[in-house]
Amino acid sequence: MAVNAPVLPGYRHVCSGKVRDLYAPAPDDGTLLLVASDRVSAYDHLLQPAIPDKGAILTAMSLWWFDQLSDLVPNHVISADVPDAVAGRAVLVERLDMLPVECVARGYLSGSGLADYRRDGAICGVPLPPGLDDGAALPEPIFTPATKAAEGEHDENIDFAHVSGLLGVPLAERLRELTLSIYARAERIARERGIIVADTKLEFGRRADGTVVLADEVLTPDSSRFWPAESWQPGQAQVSFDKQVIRDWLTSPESGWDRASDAPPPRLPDNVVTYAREQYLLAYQRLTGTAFE
Ligand code: Q0N
Repeated sequence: MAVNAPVLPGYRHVCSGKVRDLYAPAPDDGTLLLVASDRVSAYDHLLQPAIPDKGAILTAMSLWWFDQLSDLVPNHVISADVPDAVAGRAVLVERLDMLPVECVARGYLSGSGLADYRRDGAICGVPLPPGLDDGAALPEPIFTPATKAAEGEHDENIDFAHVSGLLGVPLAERLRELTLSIYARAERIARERGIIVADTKLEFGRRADGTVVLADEVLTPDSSRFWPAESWQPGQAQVSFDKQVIRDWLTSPESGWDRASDAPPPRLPDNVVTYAREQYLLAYQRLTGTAFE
């Protein structure tokens, strides 16, 4: 993935994902700096230009969620006191031994869960009743883990037995229990504020003493499906809280882009960028009840 992670004096760049960059202080002191960029992706493509303030909005949202969840699980955040160049969009975190499983909770049918359900009548080995529509609420939220794929690949859904084989039964059970209790808390909070959290992907790590700790960024529109509650309508693809305007423009005749082609998508026009930014701000405000900044 071609990205442009900033040079940060006093840190070395460790790695970058599509939209985030990871740094380690030099010399190493057991912490890491997790930086959220303003980059945005859709249909598996990184888009140009960036969305101003996206990284800061998602960082603030993630910090707010860590606070909402702090009685359920410890988290990796040490401080939001970070270099000026990344102020507001980075957190200093504890370096953990990361567990090699994407811990996904789903309360609604969408994405790879919908595809698996239509093929198998189950997701990750969890059987579901017949007749569920695209976007339907599941009878109860389920744990649908996935293996972390290499950059550019898609994560592969796995069943609970596979997680147990990788990590042992007690740790697999702990991850399932934490993932479902975090989702239940977040889903309730968001629903009270008019946002459906259809699903969410969590990452956990362990401290040297074995404590399981919530890591990465949590419950942002990049790690979760957020749907506006007022337009939820099972039986069709749901409106995405943040990316709908981007997807609609990319697939409209105005963009001139053929999604099925190998061509990179065209540059987003200013009005689409402005609207997308507003959606991130609105999601933050709906959730937290306070204006961003
Ligand atoms: C870690 N990733 C995957 C940045 C984010 N607390 C931690 N300790 C050790 N390692 C990690 C964390 C965290 N969080 C997490 N990689 C390392 C997500 N990356 C992808 C690239 O951008």
